[in-house]
Amino acid sequence: MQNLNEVIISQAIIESFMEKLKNSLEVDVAIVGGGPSGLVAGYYLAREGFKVSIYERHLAIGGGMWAGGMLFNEIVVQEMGREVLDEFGVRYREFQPGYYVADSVEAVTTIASKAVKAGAVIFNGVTAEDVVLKKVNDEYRVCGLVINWTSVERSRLPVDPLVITAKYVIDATGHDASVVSTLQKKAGIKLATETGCVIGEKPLWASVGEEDTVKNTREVFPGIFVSGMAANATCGSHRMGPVFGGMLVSGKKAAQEIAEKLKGNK
Ligand code: 48H
Ligand code: FE2
Repeated sequence: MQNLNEVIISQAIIESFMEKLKNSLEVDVAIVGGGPSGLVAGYYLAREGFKVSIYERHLAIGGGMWAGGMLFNEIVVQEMGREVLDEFGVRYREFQPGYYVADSVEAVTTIASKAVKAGAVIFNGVTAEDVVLKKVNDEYRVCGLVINWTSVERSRLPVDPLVITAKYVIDATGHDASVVSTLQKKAGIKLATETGCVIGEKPLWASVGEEDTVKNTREVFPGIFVSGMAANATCGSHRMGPVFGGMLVSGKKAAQEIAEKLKGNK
């Protein structure tokens, strides 16, 4: 029997976590939301060698992808997202021409594993409660995130947060678009949407919602991108139901656009 020292176990956890946290105080890209679009974006950015951290409010990452449709844990991906499934090595079968179906547990675990192994660091149980907004060269810009334990947020304890800086932030928070919503509400700034505000999502229309999720994936204010369902909630397009191709492609697009900008800045 190995004689286990309880204090060594605690030391190992504390020291390793502190190392991870300290190394993530200044990142290239901070992603809020560990759902499909956030995890996919994290993978492609980390694979390019950028420093990436992902903040997920829940203990479990995966967002809406675990639950398939109405807790039937299978996801449907249309032609658009098939290439991304292939790149990650998620297995699927063709249900009908153009409709591919995959086990949602395999999809979440495979995508998350690839993202982490590529170097993205995930902080679960952590909520992004605000952004850092500064004037840089006479222009306001999102420069980081204000983070706190979700348990602190939920218990409403008066505990001040910590702050991390990022060259780019991605709001991948799904239906709530919570980061850009907070930004707009608190700073009263104009977003790059039709109205200048977070428009809110429209009722379900799968084909239009899916196309728009990708189109709406963009920098809506200097320093902050929206991806996945948050892109449609921000820009005022339709929800799409339990079809995930758009989420995957959106995450990839956000990563590619940010990578280009970061490379241009170097
Ligand atoms: C930390 C946060 C915060 C915060 C939220 O909802 P998600 O799965 O988002 P997407 O865009 O990757 O995928 C959307 C998809 O799951 C979906 O809902 C679809 C396709 N719906 C269609 C329809 O018709 O309903 O993941 C977002 C994640 C979640 O895990 C949240 O817990 C997390 O973001 N989150 N994390 N800080 N402030 N807000
Ligand atoms: Fe949803």
